[in-house]
Amino acid sequence: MSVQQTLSIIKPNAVAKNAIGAICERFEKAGLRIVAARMSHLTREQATAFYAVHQGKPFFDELVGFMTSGPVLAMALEGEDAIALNREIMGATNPAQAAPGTIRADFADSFTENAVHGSDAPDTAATEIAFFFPEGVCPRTR
Ligand code: RTP
Ligand code: MG
Repeated sequence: MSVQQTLSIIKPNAVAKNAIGAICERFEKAGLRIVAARMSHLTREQATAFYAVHQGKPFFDELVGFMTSGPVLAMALEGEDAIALNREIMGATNPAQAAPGTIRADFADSFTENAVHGSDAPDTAATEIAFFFPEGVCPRTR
């Protein structure tokens, strides 16, 4: 175990249903600290670049259409084992398989509109945090 940072995105369907506060509360209650945050409405170019690893997959166009359909809240979260902890709190990608009490079980509307994104490994976390926060994140001061 070590202190890590991970990128979280509250996706357009969860922002639209005013669930930002409820979702951030889950991160904070689990011990994850928000060290950067930015609302943005992604362009097609930005969403395509962010999800480049999925280009060519059958769900890609729907994913980009969804991710550009409204504003998102991107955050860098910091804590012990933050990458795995965040994904545990999020629940399975397919909300039909997400464990009760997870964010996706409670806030997803479909496989595509599954409320949140979380980085899946240290290298992707670093790349994804730099994508949204090229200026860096806030250092801990206390
Ligand atoms: P994310 O990247 O958003 O945290 O989600 P994930 O790792 O759990 O899932 P990933 O395989 O990376 O897929 C990225 C996003 O694409 C949409 N998706 N739809 N309809 C489908 O079959 C399908 N498969 C993936 C979801 O929005 C998923 O979160
Ligand atoms: Mg993923």
